[in-house]
Amino acid sequence: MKCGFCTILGKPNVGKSTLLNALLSKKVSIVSPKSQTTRDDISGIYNEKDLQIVFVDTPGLFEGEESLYKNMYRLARRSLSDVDVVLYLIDCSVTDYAQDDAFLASIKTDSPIILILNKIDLANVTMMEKLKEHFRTLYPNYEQVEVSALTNFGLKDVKEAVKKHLKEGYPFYPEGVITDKDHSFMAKEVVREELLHFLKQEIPHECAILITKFKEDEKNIAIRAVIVCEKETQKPIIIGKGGEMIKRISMTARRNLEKMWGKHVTLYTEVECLPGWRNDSRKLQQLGYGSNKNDEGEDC
Ligand SMILES: Nc1nc2c(ncn2[C@@H]2O[C@H](COP(=O)(O)OP(=O)(O)OP(=O)(O)O)[C@@H](O)[C@H]2O)c(=O)[nH]1
Ligand SMILES: [Mg+2]
Repeated sequence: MKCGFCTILGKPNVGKSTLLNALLSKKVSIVSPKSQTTRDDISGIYNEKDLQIVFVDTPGLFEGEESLYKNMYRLARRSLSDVDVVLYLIDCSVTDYAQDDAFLASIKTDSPIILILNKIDLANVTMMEKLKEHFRTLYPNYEQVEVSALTNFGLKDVKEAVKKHLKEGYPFYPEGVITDKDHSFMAKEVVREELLHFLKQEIPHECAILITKFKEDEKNIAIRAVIVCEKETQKPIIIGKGGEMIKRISMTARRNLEKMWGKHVTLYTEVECLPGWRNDSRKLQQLGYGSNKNDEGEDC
């Protein structure tokens, strides 16, 4: 069978996680209209007869100052090693290509790069022609695939374009496994997705979720999650008047997890302040954002 790894790269908010979920017809990566949603490399495994593609969703390419963002940037870059195909996503609704030009020029890989022109539902014919011509001139050898991940347009073309570059071999994951992440990771991400949903941009970006309890049996899952924020002043906003906001966040996250897992979920959520966590390597490690792989911190 044909098997291989395919990393999904691009600026924040271009639709990488939406594309991963659409390709798998299953939610494995959280999505939000706010930038810098994805903080980890998340593998989603696509299987069909005689084909396995391990798609790797990555944090949006963004060079922020804090260690958290530096780690995220490094993760995205590192996803380029040992990969068979690179999908570089471009948002067709944007008309300034300078950042994409810079990122594309900085990608060092021997693997084929496919340009995924996403959000075509938001672009008109003139915008599309201009964009396609721009990237065709710069990268005449890169295949371009037009996609709308939100409306499931072009997904088959993406899989076909990737498949052409894969080699024969054994599958990397057994059939039935759809992600490399466990349920506790998903719980943390779904709570974070609701923070992004209900609160203004700065607060969720300064928060992490720590899962301190995860107990699962045949029918029930009990979870305790701590929302870790940067500043004491953020606590009352996250909790809300009479606990209204945290109740809303918890309830929506719990419902989404129940839908995802088909089990009864109990979710207990609390808020704690841990100033400076985004710049403290030990705290980042404790919150799941540290780098425990061999990495000298070099840009690749
Ligand atoms: N109209 C339209 N919106 C899309 C499409 N794909 C994604 N979006 C929206 O774009 C926003 C960002 O999507 P994400 O999938 O979170 O983007 P991302 O690239 O993973 O973002 P980061 O994780 O922050 O790097 C969400 O509001 C999506 O619904 C598309 O094809 N068309
Ligand atoms: Mg994402």
